Amino acid sequence: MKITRVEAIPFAIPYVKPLRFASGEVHEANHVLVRVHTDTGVVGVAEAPPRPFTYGETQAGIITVIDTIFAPAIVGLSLLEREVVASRMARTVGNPAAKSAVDMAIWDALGKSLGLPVGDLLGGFTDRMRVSHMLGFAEPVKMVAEAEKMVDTYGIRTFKVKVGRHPVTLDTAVVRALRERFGDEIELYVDGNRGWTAAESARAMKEMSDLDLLFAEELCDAADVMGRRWLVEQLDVPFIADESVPTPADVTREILGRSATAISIKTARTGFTTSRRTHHLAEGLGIPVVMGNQIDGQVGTACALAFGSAFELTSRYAGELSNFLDMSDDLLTEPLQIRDGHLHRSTAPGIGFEIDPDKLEHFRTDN
Ligand code: MUC
Ligand code: MG
Repeated sequence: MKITRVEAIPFAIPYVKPLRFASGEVHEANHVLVRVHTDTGVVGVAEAPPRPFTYGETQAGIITVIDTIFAPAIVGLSLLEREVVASRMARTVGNPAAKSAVDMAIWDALGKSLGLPVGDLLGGFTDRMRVSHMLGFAEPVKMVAEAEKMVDTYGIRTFKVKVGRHPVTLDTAVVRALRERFGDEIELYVDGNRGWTAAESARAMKEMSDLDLLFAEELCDAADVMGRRWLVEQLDVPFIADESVPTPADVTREILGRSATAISIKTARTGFTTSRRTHHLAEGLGIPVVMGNQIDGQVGTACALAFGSAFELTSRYAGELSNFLDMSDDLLTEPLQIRDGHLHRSTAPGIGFEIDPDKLEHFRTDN
């Protein structure tokens, strides 16, 4: 079970419907497929979605750091030495998606080597998760129509509405339109991706105080330390820290500093090994957790599902597991299927998906 080679393969899959939010927009999945080869012939797979405007990583940067720093540092280690891998990769500052994909590919290889699903190895709490769908910026009628399609086609009943535009009424009108259309049939929460100031966030939350929101997420920048504490203090819903908590230390700082009262765990940025630490920390702090989405493809979504379904705390709320629906295609032999608002994790060994070699050949951009 020794690591013999690590491959980082760029691929590009266009979106049918681009996702727009306060800190950017995504038209094409320019991700990196990571394959960890072992001496027994088992190959572990995961994907890294670069988010330059959130964490500073690019597709080319992810490939370079894996090829030139991580691969030489971990080739020769056993699949059981995941803490050694983590400590060697921790020598670089940042690179969260690159580190996470290497880590999850190693877990995939370990599961395949043992003949066990990674979801069971991680915790095995449940075999499914409720799905929350993200509604990107558009006209209110289009956002309501998209929600209708998600309810009718997939049975999804939890929606995260992207907010953070100016004036704030552009967004509050959408949330109101959704609540009026669906009543208490759906759960609603909002994510500002740091688009508003603390004062704008407070005003928007006041305007939406009758709309029964589940959470508010990253409405303003955590760098506005006092402003954000002032905001969080006056809210009557949990405030989720997302891009402000890429590491467990950030979670501790944000929660103890009262700049957030809940967190998003994204396997795309903390893999399985660090997500486990973040989960345990959140449990100890007694805060809600939502499984987030770094605009993952189906490979990344399968990873988030494996982790989220492994613990009670991470499967309590609907997980953001549906962004792949906006992509024109993907790499799996058997596409993920959302049914009755749920995704069920695979019982196959490893994370539980197979890459279609023809699709990879078609979408990879290095040949
Ligand atoms: C989210 O929850 O913020 C947008 C950028 C990113 O990294 O994740 C998304 C969704
Ligand atoms: Mg977010």
